[in-house]
Order: sequence, then C-alpha cells, then structure tokens
Amino acid sequence: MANIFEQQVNDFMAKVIAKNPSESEFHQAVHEVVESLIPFVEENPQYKEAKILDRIVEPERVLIFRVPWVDDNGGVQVNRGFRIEMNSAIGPYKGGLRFHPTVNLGILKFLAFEQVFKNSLTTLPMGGGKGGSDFDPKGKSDNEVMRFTQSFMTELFRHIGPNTDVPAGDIGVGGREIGFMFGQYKRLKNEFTGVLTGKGREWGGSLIRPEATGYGAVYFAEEMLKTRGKSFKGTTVTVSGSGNVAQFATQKVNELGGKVVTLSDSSGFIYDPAGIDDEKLEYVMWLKNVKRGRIKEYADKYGCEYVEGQRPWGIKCEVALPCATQNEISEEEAKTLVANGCICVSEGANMPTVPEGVIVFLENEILYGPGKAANAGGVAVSGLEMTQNSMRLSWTREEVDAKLHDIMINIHATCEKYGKKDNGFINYVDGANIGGFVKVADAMLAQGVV
Ligand code: NDP
Ligand code: 2IT
Repeated sequence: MANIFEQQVNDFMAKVIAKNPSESEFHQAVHEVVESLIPFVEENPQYKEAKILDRIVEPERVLIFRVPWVDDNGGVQVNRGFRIEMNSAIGPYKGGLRFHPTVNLGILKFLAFEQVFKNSLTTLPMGGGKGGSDFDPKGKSDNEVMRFTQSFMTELFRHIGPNTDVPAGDIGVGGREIGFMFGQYKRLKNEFTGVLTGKGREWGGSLIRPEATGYGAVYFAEEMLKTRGKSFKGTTVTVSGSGNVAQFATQKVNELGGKVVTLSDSSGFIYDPAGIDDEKLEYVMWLKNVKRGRIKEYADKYGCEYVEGQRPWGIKCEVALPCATQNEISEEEAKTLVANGCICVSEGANMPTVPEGVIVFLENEILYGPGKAANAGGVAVSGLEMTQNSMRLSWTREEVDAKLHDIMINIHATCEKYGKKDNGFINYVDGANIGGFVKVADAMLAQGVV
C-alpha cells in the first residue's frame, strides 16, 4: 500500500472498529480489503461520493436467533443461530452455514463480507451472506444433529428463499446437514425449491459441488504456477485440514501429478513423505465422512508421523494449500514456508493467513492466492446448482467441471488485470479485492441509496 493512503485507511478502520467492537476477524477482513480499495476509490470518485465503502461494510440485515433442541439424554440444549445478509446488489444473498463452537457474530460477518467480493469474482449473479451456529457437531449422534438442524431451520426458513437468500455448507455443514435442513424447509414451506445448495444429487444437487472448492483452489494454483512456467507435476504439496475442501484438493493434486504429504485436523497433523495417494485418500474420506474419526488414525494405519497440536507449515513444500480455517498460518509459519522454498500458496480456507503472514508472502513476491479468489470454486458451483434448479435440468460431471475450470481461469485473469504491478508481479490480494468490488459497487450506484 502506498503510504499516502495509510491515514485514510486508519481513519476508516477507526470508525469500523468503534461501530463493531469485539469483532476482530471482521476488522481484519475489512482492513485487508480497504487497503486495496481506498487508493482505487480515490481514483474513481463516483464511489467515494456515493459512500460505497461505508455502505459495503454495513450488513443489509443481521439475524440472531435462539436454537433450542433436545439431546439424546432428554436434556434441553440451547445454541445461537445467525444469518448475515450482507449485500444483495448483484443477486440473492448467497453463502455457507458454519456449525462450530467458535462461531460468533464477528466471524460470520468476516465470512459474509469476504463472500460479497468472492461471489462477484465468479461472474455469477449472487450477493453475499453467511450464517451458522455455535453448535458443535463433534460427538453428536445423527439424531441429535437432525433435531438441532430442524430447530435451526424452523427459524431460518422465514428469512430465506430461492430468490432471497440461498445458504450452503461450510465448516461442520456437509451433505448430511444440508439434507436435514432441506427436509425441514420443504415441510415448513410445502415447496420443493433450490433454497439450499450442496444438495444430494438425487434431489436437486449439482454434480461436482462437493469437489468444487478443493478442485477450484488447485485450478487457481495451476494458473498461478503457469505464470512462472511451472505446474503441479512432481511438486510436493502441504495441505491443512482433512474435511471437504482438503480432501478434494488432495484428489486434484494427485490427478495433476503432484504429491500431497500432509493433512491435519484441530488436534494435529500427519506427515506422509510417500504421499497421500488415491487409495489412502479414500481411507481419509471414510475416516472423516463416515467414521468421523481423528486424523491421527491415518498415522496409526499407515505408520507415518503424527504431530500433536501443530500445523503442517514446517514441512518442506513448493505449494501450500491451507484448507482448514481462519488464521492458521502465522507470520512465523509464513516465513518458514518461504525459507523452505514454498513458491505458491492457494487458500482453500477463508482468511487462513494472518495479516503479517500475507505481508511476508507479498514482500517475497511468491504466488499468493487469497481465499476470496482461490476458493471461489465452491460458491461458483453453488451458483451453477441454482441455475440447474431454475431450469429443472442437470448437467453432467464433465459439463460442470469444465464450467468450474473456466470460472477459475477467469478469476485468475481478473486478478491479473487489477493486481499486476509495474514490475510484472501480480498482487492477487489487490486483484481480487478490486476485481470483486467493481461490479458490486457499480450495481450499488445504479440502484441508488439503498
Ligand atoms: P469441514 O468441516 O469439512 O472441514 C474442516 C477441517 O478443518 C477439518 O479437518 C477440521 O478439523 C479443521 N478445522 C476446523 N476448525 C479448525 C480449527 N479451529 N483449528 C484447526 N483445524 C480446524 O469444512 P470445509 O472443508 O468445508 O471448510 C474448510 C475451510 O474452507 C473453511 O475455512 C471454509 O470456510 C472454507 N471454504 C469452504 C467451502 C465449501 O464449499 N465447503 C467453500 C469455500 C471455502 P476438526 O475435524 O478437528 O474440526
Ligand atoms: O465460503 C464459501 O464460499 C462457502 N462456504 C460456500 C458457499 C456456497 O454458497 O456455496
């Protein structure tokens, strides 16, 4: 960032922080975006006059509600439900639901804010939203998850709809949870509509939606690598997480001839120098999606190293794919990655790198693809699911995958257009922030002060 704008960024952030106290992740996400946008808005005064930045950081609507349910022992449990309807300038609110004990207003506002720019980058007509609950699915029976999700939807249903707000999955929300929520919505509204994405393929889901975020993050990395004449072939890759995004990122890296050597969960990481091939990955999918066990069991089964309580960023790699959660790469870990020869970071997760870590990547001019660009493949295929639902048709795997691949290539091109510096370095942070902003800002201008 050019220094002349520092004071303006600080003044803007002081207002945001005063208005939204105790929402540190939201402050972090807004800060990163306005650092890119304030210089751009200065050059384009129509946005400044219409106070687009002041409006874009204010959610259109925030819903917070009680979610009571009864556990298997007959005990009453109470969780908190949220839906942040952030911006509907270019389409219905769209974004995932997260069920995790750490969920709070600030985390969901950061995710909803990022979603606005991400969805715009896909070029599909989707506004931004996010929601979820502090419910912890770990250790809960299927019946408990069902009762909780039914109670959650019993309030949420009155606020969403296929032309209003279309939720999907995120951490802790996969096919099982979407199924229970869809069933409850249908029952309450007496309507079979595309109100959620990530549905099962037999009842309106799109092929490739489960794969889309992980595949997309790898397609994006592939485009970044191409700018330096490189590819995944023969490349060592570290992946964090072992959920939906991590699993399909690993699958795509294998397909492209790379070798994934790590996976993790919130307890620790495994290091398998021989590589997590498709057969081992199938075990991971069973372990995580069916047994719902811990990643340590992989190390027990395949006799590799397991490191308790740590993340995989100390392992030497050329490409790193953070696919677990926010702030999972510290400044020190970013330095270690660069020192070990990592040349490419493509963020499957949302905001996985702390701001000081982002500076390390940018100062070293490595290929750094921020989440709102790199992981947009998931919501892009959600958008394609909405299209298929509206048409009452479904496309083949090949059709959806080809569209996903094209969208990721286009997002890369948009980042290059808005993020290329005079020395040829592509700052994908600026590229994604400005590239995502323009369409939303122009739509807001056209729609007046609303
Ligand atoms: P899953 O719930 O399927 O998997 C999450 C993984 O991350 C698990 O391995 C989990 O470990 C780990 N994890 C979660 N929270 C923490 C934490 N606080 N510390 C350490 N590890 C943690 O979620 P997804 O794979 O869907 O989501 C992963 C990331 O990708 C998130 O940042 C999400 O926002 C982002 N994303 C997801 C999209 C999607 O389509 N699903 C789309 C775009 C982005 P454990 O099992 O121990 O909790
Ligand atoms: O962060 C994300 O983009 C998601 N969790 C997916 C959202 C969606 O609507 O598919």
